[in-house]
Amino acid sequence: MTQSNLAFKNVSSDLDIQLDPKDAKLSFVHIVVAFFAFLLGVLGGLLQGLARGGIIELPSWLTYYQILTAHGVLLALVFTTYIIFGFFFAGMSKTHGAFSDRLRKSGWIGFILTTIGTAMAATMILANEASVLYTFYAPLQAHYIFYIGLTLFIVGTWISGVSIMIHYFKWKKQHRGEPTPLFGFMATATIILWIVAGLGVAATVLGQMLPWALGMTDEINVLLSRTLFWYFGHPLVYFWIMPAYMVWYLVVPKVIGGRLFSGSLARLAFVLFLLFSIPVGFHHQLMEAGISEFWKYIQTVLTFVVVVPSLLTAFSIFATFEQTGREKGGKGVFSWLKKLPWNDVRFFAPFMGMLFFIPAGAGGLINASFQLNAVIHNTLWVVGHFHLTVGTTVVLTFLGMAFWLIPVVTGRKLTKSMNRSGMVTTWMWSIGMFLMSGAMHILGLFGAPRRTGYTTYQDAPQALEWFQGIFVSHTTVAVGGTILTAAGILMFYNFVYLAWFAPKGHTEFPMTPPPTDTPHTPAILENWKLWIGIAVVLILFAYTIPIYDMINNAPPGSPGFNNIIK
Ligand code: HAS
Ligand code: CU
Repeated sequence: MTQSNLAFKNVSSDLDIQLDPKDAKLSFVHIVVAFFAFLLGVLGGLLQGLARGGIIELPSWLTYYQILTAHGVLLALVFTTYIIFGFFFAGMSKTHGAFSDRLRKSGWIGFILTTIGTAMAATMILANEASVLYTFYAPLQAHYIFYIGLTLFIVGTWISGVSIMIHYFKWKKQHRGEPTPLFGFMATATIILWIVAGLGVAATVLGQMLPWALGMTDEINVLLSRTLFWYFGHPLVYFWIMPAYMVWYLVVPKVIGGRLFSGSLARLAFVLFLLFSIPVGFHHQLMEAGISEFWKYIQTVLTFVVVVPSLLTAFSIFATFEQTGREKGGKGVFSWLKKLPWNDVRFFAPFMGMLFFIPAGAGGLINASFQLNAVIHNTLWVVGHFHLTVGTTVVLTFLGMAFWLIPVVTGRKLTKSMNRSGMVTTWMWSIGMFLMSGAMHILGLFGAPRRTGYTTYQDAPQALEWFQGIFVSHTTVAVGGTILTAAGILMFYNFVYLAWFAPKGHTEFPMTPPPTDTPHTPAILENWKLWIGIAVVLILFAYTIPIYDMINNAPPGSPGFNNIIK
């Protein structure tokens, strides 16, 4: 045995710990909420696609913007957050040992608070008192209960997040001098990002929106609230993608029978995400007046820096694939690809997510380029972009994960027929999204706006064209959306089967063994104080002067608009 293999054996011994049943239960309740939100969100998407394309007319008691808000909130915020925490609780228990009773209890408290918050916000959306879309931009104003719900949601996730972090740091303390398990390292980076980013949304919700919705203030500084929102909103998209990357780095290598290419590179990517995901929110506000071009420029440069860790990820994962394919006897430039397990949904679903992320990421670079942003901003292109990124890359990765995570936490078997059903779901999701997102991108280039219900703009010729193309019209969007809904319903069936009906038995929790370079991981990568310190400096640099300006030279405030969209 070589030296590095010996060292690797020492580090890996902790991986044999079984998942504690109490931790499995905490993970499971998160997954259950996630999939109910998923089903409702997907059904909302269908109605919206059909209504927007002029194919159906909504009844008078249901508005387009109400459904749009429910769809965005349920899928982008609720589904993602719950499945991420379900994954984190299970993965931490697997890689760092069972949670202590105290920490598990605080995990439950976090879950309950988050769920109360979700229920409050959802009730207000259903009552048409919060049709403010998932970005809840001022001056659209929601009922104050919606904002209280949002606050509880965020605070609940912080409590859960801190429980996970304490579990990680306890391990670190007990194993001084050893590199921490990659799972905990990556989960901790994601949670720190989430907490620091959440400060922005907490500031605008508690400091601006709640007093305004309660009538304590008449007007709101819209520019400031949007800026605080995007201070949170961009890291939010990394809060979604980082756990998906964790599946790619830690789960997929094991599923394909290989090993992660490099642990140090993976850690470096996550540190870079922590440093550069936050001071970049202005790339969502490039077309906005009131922010000087200098600060937009600075944040655009930082945006291009935060692309680097995604490129490192692309390299790492591709290298893992090639290494594994060749170890299994694959030859030639690309024929090793044949050695990958194409019929295994645990690999295939995340793989399709990766494939979609190539054009999705390229679209992101286009968005971040100032002049090109002027072409696509506020058009359907952006909606196409985020249905590829979060709606395909992240969702397909999480759906693929569900096929092993659910049976692991319920003590059941991933059966062959479920695997087949998962393959069908993945294909349907991919085809539906290809049609829908493709059409959205092109419609956006033709000028079709986002955030609008069905309209032909008084039969303006340009607007009528958006309804006429065979592959690029609102009809294509609706057709893609219908296929997606069918995929979503099938996925819900998969979830119900795996959660309650699959035969009892053992399912593997696929976790890659520590990469061979683990003993040589540079210690500095574990220096959290340093990284948090640099992240704070970058945030202060990118935001202090613009925010100071927004407050001191505030634009006229705006009253709330809360009934124009009813
Ligand atoms: Fe974005 C708007 C820029 C990534 C989500 N984005 C949005 C919105 C959402 C969103 C939700 O600069 C809309 C918000 C709203 O409602 O207004 N985005 C970027 C950039 C990136 C990016 C530069 N976005 C994401 C991710 C998201 C997401 C990730 C969710 C998960 N985005 C923007 C901008 C806007 C925007 C502007 C505002 C637009 C406007 O005007 O409103 C980058 O991080 C992307 C980097 C990624 C890559 C791809 C790397 C490829 C990989 C796959 C490897 C494949 C393998 C398989 C290994 C460069 C990692 C290979 C195997 C084979 C066999 C081939
Ligand atoms: Cu962004």
